[in-house]
Amino acid sequence: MPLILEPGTTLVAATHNPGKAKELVALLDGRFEILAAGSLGLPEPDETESTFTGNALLKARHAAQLSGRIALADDSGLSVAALDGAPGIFSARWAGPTKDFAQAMAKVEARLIETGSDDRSAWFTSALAVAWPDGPAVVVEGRVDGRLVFPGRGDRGFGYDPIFVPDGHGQTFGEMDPVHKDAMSHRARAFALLKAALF
Ligand code: ITT
Repeated sequence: MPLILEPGTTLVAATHNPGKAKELVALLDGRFEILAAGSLGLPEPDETESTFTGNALLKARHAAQLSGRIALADDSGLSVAALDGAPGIFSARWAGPTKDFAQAMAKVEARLIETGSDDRSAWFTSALAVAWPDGPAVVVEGRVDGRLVFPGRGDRGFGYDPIFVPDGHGQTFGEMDPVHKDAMSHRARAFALLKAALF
């Protein structure tokens, strides 16, 4: 049987990151009823996989099994070319237990300076997974390329948005109108693939 998401279906958004949750709701565009994992009291699983897609599937399956509902999860991060793709899947962990992204961005800058490289190219990746409580799941991945700027600029968005300028643009994701970020971001690109696969 093909996996299809009918409009009006209730989906559990398996994220505990409010910035991400807001973007997922904007992308879902009123098509589905969304329940936040936090409001259901679902615990955060340990992200033990070594890829974005592996961790997205792990989070979606965990939420689907615990809630008995279809779950949507995102695993994402910033990869820096001169740092061999770091922080990558460790993007949230670079912010430490207090989720201090000023500290995480300072760490990226310090590591870049240590390399001596003037290559500031970087990319964001988003893997989106949808899992059904009875087992099946679908995962897709989107990416947006750009370059890093220091100091960061803008207080919109979340995470590493202030230091990331997407290719072809002058504003950072932190300065950009969220509508524009949602039209070009890694999450939007993954979402377009998901839509083609499931809607
Ligand atoms: P959940 O697992 O509960 O969804 P998380 O914040 O732990 O929340 P991840 O493990 O996927 O999520 O970590 C991804 C980190 O990468 C996230 O905390 C952000 O700081 C960063 N990130 C991902 N997408 C981003 C975006 O669009 N803009 C800025 N930073 C982003």
